[in-house]
Amino acid sequence: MKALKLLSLRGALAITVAVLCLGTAAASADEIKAKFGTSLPDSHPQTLGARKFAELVDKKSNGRIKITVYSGAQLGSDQQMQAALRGGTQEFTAPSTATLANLVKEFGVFGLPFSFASEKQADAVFDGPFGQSMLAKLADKDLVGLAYWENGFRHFTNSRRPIVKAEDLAGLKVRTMQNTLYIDLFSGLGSNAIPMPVNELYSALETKAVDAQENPFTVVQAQKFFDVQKYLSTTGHAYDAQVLIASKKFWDKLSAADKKLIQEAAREATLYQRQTSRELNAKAREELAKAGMQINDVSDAERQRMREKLQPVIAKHQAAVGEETAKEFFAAIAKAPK
Ligand code: EAX
Repeated sequence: MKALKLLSLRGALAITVAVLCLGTAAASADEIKAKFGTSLPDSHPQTLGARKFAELVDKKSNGRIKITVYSGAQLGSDQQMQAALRGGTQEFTAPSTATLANLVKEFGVFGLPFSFASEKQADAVFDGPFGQSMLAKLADKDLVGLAYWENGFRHFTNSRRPIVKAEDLAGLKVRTMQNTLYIDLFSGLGSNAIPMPVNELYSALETKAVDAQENPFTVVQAQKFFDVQKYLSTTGHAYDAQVLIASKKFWDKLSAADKKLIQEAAREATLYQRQTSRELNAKAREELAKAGMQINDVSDAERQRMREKLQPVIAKHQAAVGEETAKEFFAAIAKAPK
């Protein structure tokens, strides 16, 4: 009798396992559709990276996972898209670390001014243990951090005057990202900081609602800010990364095999995105000058003066992100090759 029971138990178990395997196979056999929203135009490396990522996922899944890219804030601002990912109504986006800092305060550490000396150093920090440990913090906010892409070193543009010395920033109405560090940074230099999403910025510059903004060359070019900004001064006050993130609600439904292929695609897309960003950035300065911008290099001495003026802001935000996080960040920078 006992043997009979054992046999029927084994039989039931075998059927359950078979159904589960079939179920998984069926799940991974189903077509998956996903939306990837970017806040910048088609020509910007953020969107170029998104399209490469979508192409790689399509190829690695044999056409089963279809990611559609919506550029230029068609799906909303960086913060609205982050909310959509958290709610599970959008699957991917790649915002600056600055706006993510509103969800995970430690991400504010990446915006501490004048921290990085080169893209090479930034790559080492973001791809190393510190950067990867930061991605893990996104899970608590229903987000999955997949990789760091490049936005680049941020420079200052305005319609009033060249920025030659720190004092030249005083009194200017400066658009900042929606992030308290950036607001304090420009207030700390005597400007009037006005936070807003990047997709509202062109019209704010055109109507002179703001005099100035700060972004890498590639954003100035892709957003055609050269039409409404006369002066570009190479402050290089921060290196900005964009984080390729997925909705955790979407991610948790994927099979292990699909997660793996998406992670592989993210890694390959990151190499392409950074290389493309650097190639376009190298050409953008000359193209912006040809488009009529008056470009001046801010001296290292003046950049150092700005950094000194910003010490109270840096101290405030080191405390805000957590002294331990700040310590680990600067230790990672010190170890990274320049
Ligand atoms: O996230 O908002 C900004 O100025 C950012 O540099 C850009 O949109 C990439």
